[in-house]
Amino acid sequence: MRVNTEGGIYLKKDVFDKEHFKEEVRDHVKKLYRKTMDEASDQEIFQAVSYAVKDVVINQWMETQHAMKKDDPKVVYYMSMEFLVGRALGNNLINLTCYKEVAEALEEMGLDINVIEDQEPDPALGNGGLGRLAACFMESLATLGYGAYGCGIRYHYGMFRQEIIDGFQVERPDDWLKEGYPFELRRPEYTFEIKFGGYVRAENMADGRTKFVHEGYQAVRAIPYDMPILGYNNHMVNTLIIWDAEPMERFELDSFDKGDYRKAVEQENLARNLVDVLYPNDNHISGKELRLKQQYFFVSASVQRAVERFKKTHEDIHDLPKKVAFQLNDTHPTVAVAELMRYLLDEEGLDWDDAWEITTQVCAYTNHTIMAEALEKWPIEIFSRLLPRIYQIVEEINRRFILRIQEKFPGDQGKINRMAIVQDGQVKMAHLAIAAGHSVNGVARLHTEILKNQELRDFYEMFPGKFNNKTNGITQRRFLLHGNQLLANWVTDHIGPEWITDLSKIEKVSLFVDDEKAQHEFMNIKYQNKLRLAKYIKEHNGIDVNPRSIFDVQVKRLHEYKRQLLNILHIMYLYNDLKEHPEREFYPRTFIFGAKAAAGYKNAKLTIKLINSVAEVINNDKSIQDKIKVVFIEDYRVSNAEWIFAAADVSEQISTASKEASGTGNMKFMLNGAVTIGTMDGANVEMVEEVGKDNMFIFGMSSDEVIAHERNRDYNPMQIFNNDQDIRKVLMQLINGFYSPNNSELFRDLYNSLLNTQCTQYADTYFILADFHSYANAQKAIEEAYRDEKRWAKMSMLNTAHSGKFSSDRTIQEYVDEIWHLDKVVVEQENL
Ligand code: NBG
Repeated sequence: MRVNTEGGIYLKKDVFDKEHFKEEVRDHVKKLYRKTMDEASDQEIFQAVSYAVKDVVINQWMETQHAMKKDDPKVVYYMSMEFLVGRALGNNLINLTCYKEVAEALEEMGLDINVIEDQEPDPALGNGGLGRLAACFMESLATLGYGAYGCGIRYHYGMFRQEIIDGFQVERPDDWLKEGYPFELRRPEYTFEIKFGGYVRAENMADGRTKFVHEGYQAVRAIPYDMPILGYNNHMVNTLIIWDAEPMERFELDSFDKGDYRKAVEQENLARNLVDVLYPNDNHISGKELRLKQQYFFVSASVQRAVERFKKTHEDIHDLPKKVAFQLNDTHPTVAVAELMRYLLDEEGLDWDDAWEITTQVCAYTNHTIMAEALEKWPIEIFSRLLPRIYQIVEEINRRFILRIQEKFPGDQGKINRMAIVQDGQVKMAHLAIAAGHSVNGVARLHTEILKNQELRDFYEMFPGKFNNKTNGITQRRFLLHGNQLLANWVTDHIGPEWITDLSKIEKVSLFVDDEKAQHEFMNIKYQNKLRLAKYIKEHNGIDVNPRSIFDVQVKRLHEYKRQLLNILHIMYLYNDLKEHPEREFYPRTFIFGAKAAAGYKNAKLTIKLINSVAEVINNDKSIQDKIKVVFIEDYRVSNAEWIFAAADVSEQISTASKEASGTGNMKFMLNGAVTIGTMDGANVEMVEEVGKDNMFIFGMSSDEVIAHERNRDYNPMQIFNNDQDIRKVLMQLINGFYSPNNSELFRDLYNSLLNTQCTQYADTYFILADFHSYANAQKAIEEAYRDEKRWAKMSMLNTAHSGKFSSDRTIQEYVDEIWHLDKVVVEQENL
């Protein structure tokens, strides 16, 4: 093996040694599989290439560790139940700045890098936006040079793989670890014991203090696997720690339980089930006991690892907030607050006030939703039975918190009822997170305002200084540099490469928006990307789509508030119109959907079936001459998302105003030059501000209007139905078998969700009918704009040019400056 001198085996002073890389790939194929290149399968070659890349990564990882030891910077632990990291190989090559070189090397070996990348499973350790945001944040932290640990769970089965059978979603297990995953490292030396159940015994100590002893519990071992998170071109490699569960060894059982066979088996089962699956709910909480166990499991392990890492090099535990920040990604890891208190009280022997002071300085909380069904509450019965000591601590936090409320708002019992942490037989996790964190942030300006003025108003009145906004962002390295290489190269050719690490620089693209040659090139790249997607659709769906048609795309989780139903009802309306007026001019459109629905979410799953049923009818109707095509892309996930964003002309961001906290797909489309049709919701509001209302198609009610209707209960969809024959016709088609000839009742529940005549004020909770015409008009305006090629090219380019704000680099810098106060790390290339 050639000895590397500067920072990596193939990257000598950042110059890639192609021949040596090829040698390494061959060598890994041989060592791993006892095969030659000719004998190896694509999967085996993927593994070998990944191990060759990992060799380089490991060196930089060690360099980073050295730098961290030397500089002792403050670091953040980003605690999240979900990290939707997506495939690592391509992204690692991009961030090592040797993607092209590796592609060439592989080509010289007769291999196609796309085929090799395609062998990697998408580690889908997340549901949707919340998990993907965590992954983008990790990448930005490394790129900006901040020390960070992601803390999560090594689910053995990630987000289910979606198959569409007869138009219905079928969930298949995602066995992503089955071939072995090259980009992880098992670290058994950092194992911790996690305890569940049992009881707490109070012991009086000689010094008058009380010691709390936890007994009769079940325990599992938490074993960390480290995944490298590479910064872009800076030799920084941070760590995503995902915890796996294993049973205790028999001899490790409490002496009291030795020989207790039943207990041993129970503990084994506990470990086996604990990290089996990711709950497939987005913006919805299942409230299952196992979920609380998962939360405490990874949080307890992460808190222990963080504190012990700190203690290795620091004497005084009071200095913890100077070196460590915990960010709680939604309420899911909020039990960290009580776990840190437990550690400080029971293991470090601190008194309550000191422990509380440290805990509040360390912890900060991000809220990601106002959807009521996503706000976590645990029945006291479950919580106290599972986590007896933690529950005692939560009760004490609650007792003291209520005293503070009384102090601040004397005599206001309503406030106490609304704000208490333990109330109505439940433990309210958001209240705990706000009471204990020094910072509470929303994820887009509108969302933060709604939190302050509506959802969390009482808390805002009590702690105005804690509330702040951090508008979400995305990493341009994955969603442009990797996902859309044609456009990335074009941008770099025109304005230089600075945008890769400073997206605000992409503004300079606006210098070219009136240049016809540039317009032509820009739109031709879009066309190439549409061809690539059309080919994917042909291969996966068997549908021919016209790459010259408008690609109108809605990809995201399926949820009623996101209103895929509005989109498909509008397509049904267009189809009716086209049938009635065949002479009317109509610019061909391809409507593309991609979405997973939570396995137990009936209306969401029915909407998928409706989309596929409508597709079936329209795509096969020769009379409309392919003017409309409807495509549902199976198993929407990070890897195919990159291609979809690159190919979109129109981005559908049509949630009921006030419901989408931010959205991040909206930003990925914008970066790739798609034009948005959207409501004034989430981050759309800030996107309009950046790109101007002439370059976005805004429609529908405002969040204030929606909130007013909700409050006054004065919205009556039946009235719209009665007075509008277009809408009536479309809705009747849901129940007259037009799209379901074998079962006219199939879509009854969707019809009812819009028009339940028994109790009008509860129908159409998401204001679909109210926004219908305004949406249809915006769609018409899009068609007109698209016909004017120059106008559209300019709009598209302006969207890319004004997406600079929406980089996760910007978001992370704000978290660093205003919440975490981290120090930068500079990784020097060392001789390892
Ligand atoms: C989601 C919101 C999105 C937001 C992401 C990331 C949850 C609970 N919330 O609007 O619905 O973009 O979080 O902040 O999944």
